[in-house]
Amino acid sequence: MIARRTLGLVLTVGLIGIAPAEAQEEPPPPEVPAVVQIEDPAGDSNYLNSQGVGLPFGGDQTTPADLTVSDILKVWWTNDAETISAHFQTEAPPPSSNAAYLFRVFTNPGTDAEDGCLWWEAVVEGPTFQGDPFARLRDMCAETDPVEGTLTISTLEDETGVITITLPRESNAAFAAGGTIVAPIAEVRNATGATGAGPVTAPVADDTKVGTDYTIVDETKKKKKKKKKGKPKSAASLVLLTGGSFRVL
Ligand SMILES: [Ca+2]
Ligand SMILES: [Ca+2]
Repeated sequence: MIARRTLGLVLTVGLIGIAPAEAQEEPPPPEVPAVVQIEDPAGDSNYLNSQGVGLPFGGDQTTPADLTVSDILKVWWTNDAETISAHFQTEAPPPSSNAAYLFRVFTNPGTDAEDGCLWWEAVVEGPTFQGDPFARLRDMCAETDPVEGTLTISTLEDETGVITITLPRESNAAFAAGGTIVAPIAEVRNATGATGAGPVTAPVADDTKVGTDYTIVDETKKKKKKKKKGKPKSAASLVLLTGGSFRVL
């Protein structure tokens, strides 16, 4: 019996020793950089804008009553060697109890100069959309299939939200080294329906003016500093080490 107990103890210790690896920690929320590509007023998510069809409301009109999840504050891009991300900061993070929303930013005017060739899109969950949230890139000039992206939703310390669309750099020629994300314009629309049938994306809750360009930056490998050879210690150090000797070598 003793031997069995001992074996049991060993096995228990052994099992503890090979416990599964800890669950992966959530990545830290994105930091809002000092310089962003688009800045938009808070308090103007009220549908008073052109609705994407030139209605004469101008946009960016703040009103006492407005929505928060669909209120764009800032839009910016980041990239690393493998991916590029578009970030939308909003007054509050999704989901909203009112509706699901489409977050979209048009960039890179080309042959589709009015709206931009690249449509970065994310549909977040909400009571008006019966489908899974998704993120994607549509190249309206190349007319290729949409590229599936990764959707991330974060809450910052100030309770604002960040919706992030991340795409592989290899998914579009514009994302190559030295490439530029040009003339971004963002909007948030109500999203209604289901995955298979849409969703229908109207009306426009908030939109922005044209922002500034983002140039993709690739970090170059840092050069290792060569150690300086043979430099003698300073006289002061030498004095200290030799316990007060004034002899200078
Ligand atoms: Ca606006
Ligand atoms: Ca806004």
